[in-house]
Amino acid sequence: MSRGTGRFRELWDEIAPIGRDAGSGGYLRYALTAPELRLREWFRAQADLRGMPVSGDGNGNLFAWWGDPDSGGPAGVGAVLTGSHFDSVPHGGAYDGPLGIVSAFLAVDELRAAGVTPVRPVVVAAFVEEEGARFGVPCLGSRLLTGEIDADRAAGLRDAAGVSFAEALGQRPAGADPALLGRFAAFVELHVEQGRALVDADAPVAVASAIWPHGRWRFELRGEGNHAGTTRMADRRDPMLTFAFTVLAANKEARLRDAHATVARVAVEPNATNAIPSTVTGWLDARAAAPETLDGLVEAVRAKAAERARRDGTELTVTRESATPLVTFDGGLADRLAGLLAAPVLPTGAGHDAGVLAAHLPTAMLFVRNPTGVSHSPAESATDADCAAGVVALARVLEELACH
Ligand code: HGY
Ligand code: MN
Ligand code: MN
Repeated sequence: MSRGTGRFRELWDEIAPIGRDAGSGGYLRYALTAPELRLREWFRAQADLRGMPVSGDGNGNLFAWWGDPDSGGPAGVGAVLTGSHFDSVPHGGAYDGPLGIVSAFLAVDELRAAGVTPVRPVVVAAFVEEEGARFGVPCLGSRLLTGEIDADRAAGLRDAAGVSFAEALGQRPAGADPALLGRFAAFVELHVEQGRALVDADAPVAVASAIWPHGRWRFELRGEGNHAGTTRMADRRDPMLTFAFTVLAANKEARLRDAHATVARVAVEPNATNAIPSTVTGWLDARAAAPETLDGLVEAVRAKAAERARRDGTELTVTRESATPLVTFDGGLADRLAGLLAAPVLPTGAGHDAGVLAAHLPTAMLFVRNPTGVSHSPAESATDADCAAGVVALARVLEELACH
């Protein structure tokens, strides 16, 4: 085992057990819940070990600084930001998010061991609620920092137990922080690949070119709750029928457009075996390579659902809960890093905090090979050797950006 692989495994083993479900092997690391709070404490301890002061932004995001936190910004020397998120989807994989944070601390170690002294601060970030698995809006922390979501809307977002984001955070989120954002000259996020392109390319690391436009839409269907045994079929206004048709329509319309549509979350009231539902709420996750394709997909699904609702005598309300436009990463930066690393350049259909920050500062992503290509599942994987290669690549990128 190489020294780098050993160092990776040593640090990785410190967090691997945190939030892991013994039954599924997946992770239950919802934002600001006990497992994620433990990971945030681990983050602070790692920063302390490295003499990196940790600052917050009042939104739940953490920033560990190698260099003077007060430098940077328009008057000073811009800091180079790296990092990712700790939170997971339910029973998610080990690497989605935490790999970017562990790799960032190890990249700092690599640079220090090589005697590198950056002229810009290097900052390791842990963004809160990237998955939106608890409060429903993905990249909540980076959207707050950049002002892409209103702080009052964020404060009022509630989890399944009715706890608001503000209550979980312990304060009303501070919202946009242009002064802090202005201290950063660039952001580089390392992330496990959520696909198999690097397996096919036989390469351990890639640079990202773009993120597909994508979003989440809530389909609320209201009908008439009634008795399953005494209500004639002809007399029913059953929202479950409209919902089932909508799911099949989403599948068909996505296939027709070579796009991606998923309905994986549903809430039924009263959710009883012997009661026709009064309401069924489903969430559509839709993504496509081009904005107009995505718009066409969502409109087609909405129209099909509305047509079926008329037949079923149900009422449909569609609400967009979040949207991320097409993200094209800074082409000059991507090409520069791909040349530096001799790495392939890949688009992705997965959203990231880098996708939010890309609209505000030069931003790049590095992907680390995932042999299964599976993500948002316990089957997500990465080898220690490839993760160590990712650390070396990130260290080279940080040196390239922070030493000039
Ligand atoms: O959903 C996504 O694309 C990301 O993993 N949050
Ligand atoms: Mn994810
Ligand atoms: Mn992620």
